[in-house]
Amino acid sequence: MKSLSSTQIKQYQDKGFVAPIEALTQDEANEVKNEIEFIEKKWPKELKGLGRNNVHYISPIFDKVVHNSKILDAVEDVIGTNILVGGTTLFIKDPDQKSFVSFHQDAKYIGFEPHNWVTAWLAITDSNEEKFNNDQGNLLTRGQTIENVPIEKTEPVILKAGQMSLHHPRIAHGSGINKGNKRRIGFVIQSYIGTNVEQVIGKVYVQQARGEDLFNYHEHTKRPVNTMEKENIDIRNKANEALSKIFYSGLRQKGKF
Ligand SMILES: O=C(O)CCC(=O)C(=O)O
Repeated sequence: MKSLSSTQIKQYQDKGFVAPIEALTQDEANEVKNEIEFIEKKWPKELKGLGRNNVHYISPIFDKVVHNSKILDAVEDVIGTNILVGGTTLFIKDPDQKSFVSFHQDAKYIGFEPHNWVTAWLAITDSNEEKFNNDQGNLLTRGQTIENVPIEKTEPVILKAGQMSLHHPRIAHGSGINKGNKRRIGFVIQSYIGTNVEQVIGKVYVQQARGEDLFNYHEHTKRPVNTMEKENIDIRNKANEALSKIFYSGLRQKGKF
């Protein structure tokens, strides 16, 4: 194993997630937070709606995170040496918003097969225990909700800024409204996929994170050098349009993401 202990591997195998894993330093997490605030201030529409996806294509700070060797060592322990970045999503909950994420399984709507992939949820700010609640503010695209999950059998994942969890495609998970007074920011690599993984619903753009891609199922993209360069925005837009088709496949009406 490159990074995870046998206890952590067992936790992943038994429970479908492993946390906390030390990924970024406090300074590195702050650098990401500052980059979010910089983009929000300079280009207020960019990180809204569909734009919260695939920000690693338009920002070298996010790009550095998805290629971070500590993160990749842990991912390699779960899915093997040949790793692609299949996409990223920002899950931001401001204290005055009613956003939440209903219980769901990623595998149900993401379209990556076989399930040799893992999602890395990276805390950019501290993420504390919250109450679950049913409301209009679901951050998921199409309300892909598992009903009647027994809350008493769920486990909270509490992360400090810079820590991450890894979760399996079939684990049921969700999160409640932010009842604290600070912004809660999760940057989610959704997901790291083995090179043997196909996209069975639509198209996905990828970056090589580690190893070799002998399958060549997906279109590989370049990495950004500066924030918000035109060429990279075009790649991000193409990737997000393709993602939107996957999320809303089979539905007549689109939601807000
Ligand atoms: O950030 C959240 O609250 C949920 C994220 C999520 O559903 C995921 O990472 O798959």
